Amino acid sequence: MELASWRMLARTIKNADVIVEVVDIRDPVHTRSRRAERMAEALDKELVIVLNKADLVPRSVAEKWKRIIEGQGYEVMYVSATRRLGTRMLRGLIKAVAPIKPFSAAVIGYPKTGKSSVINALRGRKGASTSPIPGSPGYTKAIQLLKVEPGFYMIDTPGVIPVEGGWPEAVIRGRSPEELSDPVRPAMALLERILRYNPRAVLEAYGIEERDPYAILEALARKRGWFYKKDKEPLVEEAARTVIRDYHKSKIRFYLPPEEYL
Ligand SMILES: Nc1nc2c(ncn2[C@@H]2O[C@H](COP(=O)(O)OP(=O)(O)OP(=O)(O)O)[C@@H](O)[C@H]2O)c(=O)[nH]1
Ligand SMILES: [Mg+2]
Repeated sequence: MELASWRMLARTIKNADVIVEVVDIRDPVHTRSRRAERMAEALDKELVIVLNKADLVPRSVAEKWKRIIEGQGYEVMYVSATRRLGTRMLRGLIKAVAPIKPFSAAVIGYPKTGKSSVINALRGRKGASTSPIPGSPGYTKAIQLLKVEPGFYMIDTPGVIPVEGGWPEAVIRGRSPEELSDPVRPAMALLERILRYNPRAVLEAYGIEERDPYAILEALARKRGWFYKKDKEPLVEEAARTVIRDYHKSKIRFYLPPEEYL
């Protein structure tokens, strides 16, 4: 898997007329890249911020995030790429901000925010490959040019934004769970964050009552029958990878309350 670099991102931005940043609306704070946004501004490109996966949060929450980010001076829309909600309006917005015609819009964002899904929704058909697991088949591997309509092209990119932000973001965003040598600690940190905002998330996803992150991983391993061969202890590593994967797939429900950000 090719590692993202700021230089590669700058090249991608330079080559496009419009930049579409796809953010996960469940957690815009940790899935936005302010540095990529500043880069687009510095290169004098039109920037549209897309809050994707809006089907996973209440509409009032989506509206609040939209207003907060608009208040920072950006063009913002919330959509659900997979349910095709808001995508027609997004298509109109991108066309409206495009400085020339024909034009190309580069879609950037962290892995798994739904960049390829947004492109497929705008095109009304598949073409950009999608998958829930970073680094697995379906993961966008190379830059791909796709036609939306005559004169309107989209550039799909792999996760070209280098991962910033604190731990566990760096681990969860940038790498496939299979590749992590220690998935347990990042999974525990992720569980802690999820439970802070939705105390019922683990119960709803797995039917597990535990509240302590490590106990949750043990319970999940037991439930699935994952044990070490040697001593029959629960295989927490496998449970941890599952939690990270299920978070990407939205099986574990939570969202960051916009009020907290203000
Ligand atoms: N619930 C929900 N899931 C979505 C939405 N958009 C994308 N997904 C899911 O999120 C996962 C990642 O989607 P992709 O479109 O592959 O994301 P990507 O940003 O292109 O991923 P990479 O190319 O690997 O960086 C898939 O399982 C999608 O089905 C959405 O609007 N709502
Ligand atoms: Mg993709």
